[in-house]
Amino acid sequence: MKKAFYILALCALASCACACKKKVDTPKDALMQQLLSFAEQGKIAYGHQDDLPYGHAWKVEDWETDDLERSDIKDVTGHYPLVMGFDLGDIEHGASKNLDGVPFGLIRKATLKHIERGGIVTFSWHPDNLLTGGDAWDVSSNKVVEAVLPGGEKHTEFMEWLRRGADFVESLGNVAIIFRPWHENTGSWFWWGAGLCSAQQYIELFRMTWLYFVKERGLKNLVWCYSPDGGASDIEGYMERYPGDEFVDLLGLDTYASTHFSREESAVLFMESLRKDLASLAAVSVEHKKPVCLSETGLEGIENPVWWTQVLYPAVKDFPITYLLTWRNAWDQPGHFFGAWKGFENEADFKAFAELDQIVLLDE
Ligand code: BMA
Repeated sequence: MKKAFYILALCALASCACACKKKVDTPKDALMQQLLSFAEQGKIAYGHQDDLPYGHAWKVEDWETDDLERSDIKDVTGHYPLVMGFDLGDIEHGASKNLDGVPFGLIRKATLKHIERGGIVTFSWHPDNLLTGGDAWDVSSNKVVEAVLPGGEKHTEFMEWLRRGADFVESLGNVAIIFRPWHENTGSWFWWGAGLCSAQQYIELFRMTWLYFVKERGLKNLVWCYSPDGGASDIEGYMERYPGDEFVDLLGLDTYASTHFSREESAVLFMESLRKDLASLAAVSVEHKKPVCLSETGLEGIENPVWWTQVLYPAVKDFPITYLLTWRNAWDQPGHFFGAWKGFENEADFKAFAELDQIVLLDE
């Protein structure tokens, strides 16, 4: 019964892919087409956050002269990830580096280089808290979203923040990017989280951002991704804050494996909950005719030698998820990594995962 359902989901997306094949005029059309064809073929592209600017225990020193050839994933497999993620946090201040110290010039160069090599790029954004002066994780006030919406005391200033984000996107030229602002909104750890604003306010925030970028600034090459955190098996929670079909192109989900349990428990919990979530999302995908992605995932520190082939892969393999993206390998925090790197004990397992027929890396 279940299996038949997944197949149905794949077929529905496949027919959508065929219908959409007629119109591939813009970089956005081409990117949507590529995502839909992954769903159609049951392929899953592999993605990694901040793959070119740095990796485990190394970073690009002089980005203006560097050819950006190094990648932890390439070191292990010989291939770049097909998808790369970068974060715009601090662009709202007009800063020269993002919240993790990566120069925006480097992000621009890495984005364009990766797209030129045939890859896909996705942007997240952790903007600071405009009302309190804290960071994105400052949840001390539940008035922030209200304050930045039209009529709110910080609205005008906030539109300047959006302007700086849009300026950066515009500076990239005519390339398509997957953009997933206001992510993990069904949790309550960011100022735009579920416990900090009403569903209506969240939806307004998302739509206001969309309207500004797309209608006011004419930035038509963004693929808009709605990416709540796991727990989508409670599909009402996922849909309660859904901005609407007009404002969303891609249905995302952020779900991490827990490091608070034993290796075995963590694996079982992760697989069970992710499979449940992806089954729910497959239903939403059919109903709303939108492809799905696992916009963020991973196990911090990967203390499991068979994590890729025995935990992550079995959890995702039956679902048309287009791509999955594991978070960053911080160059300056030895234990904060989610992707493979050369010399780490589960390197061989990642290589085996990357070589599976269903998994796609960049084939230059
Ligand atoms: C988090 C961590 C932080 C980082 C943030 C934005 O999950 O990796 O160290 O600042 O993402 O990249």
